[in-house]
Order: sequence, then C-alpha cells, then structure tokens
Amino acid sequence: MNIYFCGSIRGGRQDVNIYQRIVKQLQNYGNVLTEHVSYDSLSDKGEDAVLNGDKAIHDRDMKWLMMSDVIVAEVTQPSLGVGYELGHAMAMKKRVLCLFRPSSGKVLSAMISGASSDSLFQVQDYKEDDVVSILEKYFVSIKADRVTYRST
Ligand code: 6K6
Repeated sequence: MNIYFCGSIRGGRQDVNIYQRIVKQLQNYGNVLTEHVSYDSLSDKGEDAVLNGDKAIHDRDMKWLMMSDVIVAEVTQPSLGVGYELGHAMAMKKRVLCLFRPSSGKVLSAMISGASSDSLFQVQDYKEDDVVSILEKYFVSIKADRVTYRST
C-alpha cells in the first residue's frame, strides 16, 4: 500500500517530532512515499528546493499523490502546501485521514473540518500519545473495507 504523508514544511517546522512519530508508525502499514517531510534536516528555508526547483517538487509530489492509496495529513500547523494536497486528494477521490491536535490551542480551518463528510475524508482530533492506537484503528478499518469491496 502506498501512503502519502502530508505535513507543514514552509508553513513552519514546529511539529516535526510528531511527524516523525506518525511516519514511523505508518511504515508498519505500507510504503511511505513522502518520508522526507518528517526529516529533521529539512528546514522551512528550502536549500534543496533551490537545487531542484519548486516545479520539480510540485510535479513529483502530485505524481506521488496520484500513486497513493491513502493520504495521512497532520494538519495542526497550517500549511498552504498541505491544504493544496488535500484539495487535490479529495478531487482524486482518495482516502484521506487528517489528524489535528486541539491541545495546540489552534482552531482547524473550516475548509478541512467541514470537508469531513464520509468515510473517504476523515478528520480526527488526537493527542500525541494516541498516534499508535488511532492509526492502528484506521488501517484495520481500511483493510476491512477493502475486503468488503473485493467480496461484493
Ligand atoms: C525543503 C525546504 C523547503 O522546501 C523544501 C523542499 N520542498 C519540498 N519537498 C517535498 N515536498 C514538499 C516540499 N515543499 C512542499 N512539499 C509538500 O507540500 C509536502 O508533501 C508537504 O506535505 C507540503 C508542505 O507544504 P508547505 O506549504 O508547508 O511547504
């Protein structure tokens, strides 16, 4: 299973330790195409962006998004790029899980919380210590869905 993880880069790297925790857990369920989003070494300044060019980053990420089976986004730190990815994922009818930490004191954009309408696009409040159990529950439910689809 290809998993696309979204997290803020130029929107701010405050939550990078949480991204690492999520990505590590996601790797138990499939191939995480965007592991680099969780790297400490990736700053919000973008030296590698200068080397490769923003268009190359955009085009590669869109290709990966298309190839992915599931998108998991940590949406607590607002990011234009993550919002853009989520809009495309929804248009592509991909399965999406957005994770938000109310303990941050932030309020999630209504365009994300309000988009949660069916099982394809889910938004879930969570606490950092619950990452493992929330992802486990989510991926078990996906597996069950896939089995149901195949047998009907
Ligand atoms: C390094 C530092 C700044 O930019 C870079 C290299 N850029 C990116 N490399 C890979 N993915 C990127 C890059 N910039 C944005 N993205 C994608 O957008 C990721 O998949 C993230 O989920 C999302 C972050 O968007 P911003 O607006 O917070 O940068």
